[in-house]
Amino acid sequence: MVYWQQEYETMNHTELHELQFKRLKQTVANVYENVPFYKKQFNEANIKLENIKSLDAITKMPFTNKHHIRDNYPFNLFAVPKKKIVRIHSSSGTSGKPTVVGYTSTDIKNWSNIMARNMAMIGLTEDDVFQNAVNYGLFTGGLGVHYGVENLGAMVVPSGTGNTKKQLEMMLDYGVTALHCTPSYALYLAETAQEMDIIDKLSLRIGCFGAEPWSSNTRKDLENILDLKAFDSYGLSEMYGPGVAFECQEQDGLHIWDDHFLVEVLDEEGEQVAEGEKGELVITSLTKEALPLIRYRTGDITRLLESECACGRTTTRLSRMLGRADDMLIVRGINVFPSQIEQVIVQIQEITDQFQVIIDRGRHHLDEILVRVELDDDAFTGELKDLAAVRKHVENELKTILNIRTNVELVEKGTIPRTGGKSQKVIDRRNAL
Ligand code: DLL
Repeated sequence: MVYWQQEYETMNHTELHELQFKRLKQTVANVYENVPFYKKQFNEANIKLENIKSLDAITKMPFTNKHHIRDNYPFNLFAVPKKKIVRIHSSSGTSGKPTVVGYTSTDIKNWSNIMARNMAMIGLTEDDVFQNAVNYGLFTGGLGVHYGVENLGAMVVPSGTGNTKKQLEMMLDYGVTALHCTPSYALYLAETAQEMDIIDKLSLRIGCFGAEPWSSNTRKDLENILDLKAFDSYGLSEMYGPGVAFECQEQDGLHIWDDHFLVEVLDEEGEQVAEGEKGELVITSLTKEALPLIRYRTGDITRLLESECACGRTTTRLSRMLGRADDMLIVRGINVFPSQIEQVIVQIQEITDQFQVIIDRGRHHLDEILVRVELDDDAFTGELKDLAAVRKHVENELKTILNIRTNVELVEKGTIPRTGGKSQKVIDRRNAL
């Protein structure tokens, strides 16, 4: 099976733009009518539905960003009544409050079709056995990919994360042919398989890797060690989750599904970048019911690829993600903002407000975060009586907010440079790109 929904995947551009225009108007009418936040935004920008005469009208519309979603926590941006929502997911956010996203049953169907398209595009068939080694909870990666693969008709092994040896045993026992996980976890799996001396016994042929940045070198390593073809998978919770853009078998850029997403790549001033230039990916959803978003600033830096793809699909194509426009860090697939760390640090009386975050690719290719904090003068006057107790306390508090384990290093007051600025606060040694 080459295509899942060929009429959309190979639509000519005139028809596609007509479809996008129709859906854009529906989306704007919907958010204006049903989301007070957008009604205000459109009124302030003086944009009326009847004046939207072409797709270009998008360039005048207001932007939406993560702060807007968070400010409307949890459900105030939803365009449908709560009883129409059949599922929520969430990702972490700067204020400690997560970003909540919701889905109607139609959203879930659309998402699963988008995902099935991607799966067909990379050559997955009903004969495949697909191990989904990502978190199945509030993270969109588990259920999002799961339903798409089921929809396509392949067998899913919902292994979730952790217990690497067991993951590999499952691959052997069930004859797993396709693997989905973060690229860093894939490297760890590959290394463990080498240690266990079972590489030759694996039947893997397809790998889809995403949720965090990775490089073409990592692709080469994964393809060589695991003897599979590795595809880049991009997505974000605000636009359903995984599946938004995916590489095809040409491995020459990511196809983004224009019938569901209207794509812009913009410079810092919000203007369209020149052809082939880098810019921030800004997406307007065209089919989402529960949480339609207008000009959502993803924070991801990419380039539009102009050439036609040899696979025959006519969609917009993006280069792999080249970085972030904001200070969001992605650690083991989890989004971490330095401001979240700060929020925890300032509330702990035993330490000062200064901190430094050091991220490294640790043993087994897995990211490790070290948070360096300063002991305050009166550190031991409260309940915590020694260094170990303070360190444990800071580690626990950080874990609660970040959802990821960190190591904490206590240093003397005044040791952390105070000139401020992101470069001081975050030292990223992973060199991922
Ligand atoms: O990471 C959805 C996902 C799950 C994608 C599984 C792929 C596979 P969020 O947790 O909302 O959603 O994080 C979205 O992760 O804005 C990017 O910064 C980053 N990201 C996702 N995929 C890639 C990728 C999921 N292939 C944020 N390359 C996005 C680089 C990626 N960065």
